[in-house]
Amino acid sequence: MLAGLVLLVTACVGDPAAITTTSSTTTITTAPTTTTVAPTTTTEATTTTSAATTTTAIPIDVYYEGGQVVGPGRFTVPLGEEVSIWVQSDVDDMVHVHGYDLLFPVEAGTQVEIALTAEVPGIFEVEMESSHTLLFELEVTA
Ligand SMILES: [Cu+2]
Repeated sequence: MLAGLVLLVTACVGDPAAITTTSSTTTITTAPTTTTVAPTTTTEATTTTSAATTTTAIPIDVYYEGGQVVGPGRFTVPLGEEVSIWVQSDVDDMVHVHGYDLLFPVEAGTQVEIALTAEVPGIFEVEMESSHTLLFELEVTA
């Protein structure tokens, strides 16, 4: 057993491997390296935390673009509910909530919020005042 171990070790040490020295001449041509470092624009994550509203208003979203209304023709809300009407427009105008007689200016490219309490039952037109374009009908059900 001992002899075997010695043999094994001897076998490993024996026969020196021929060392082949490959001498290669590597000509490194260092070209002027132009490192263009792109300006790092650090876009900070903007977390828009909307303020917690105490009342949960029913949101109504309407878009007015190129003289066209994008959105359903009618929104139905229960009587007594808080309603948040969001109108985004590509023109300057006034948003008129008939019946409730609310008139809110909206600037082109912005969104206006019209908050109201649906306290009057009925069907009311909400329109772009100057162009008399019906945005939607607000139906308040009793
Ligand atoms: Cu009107």
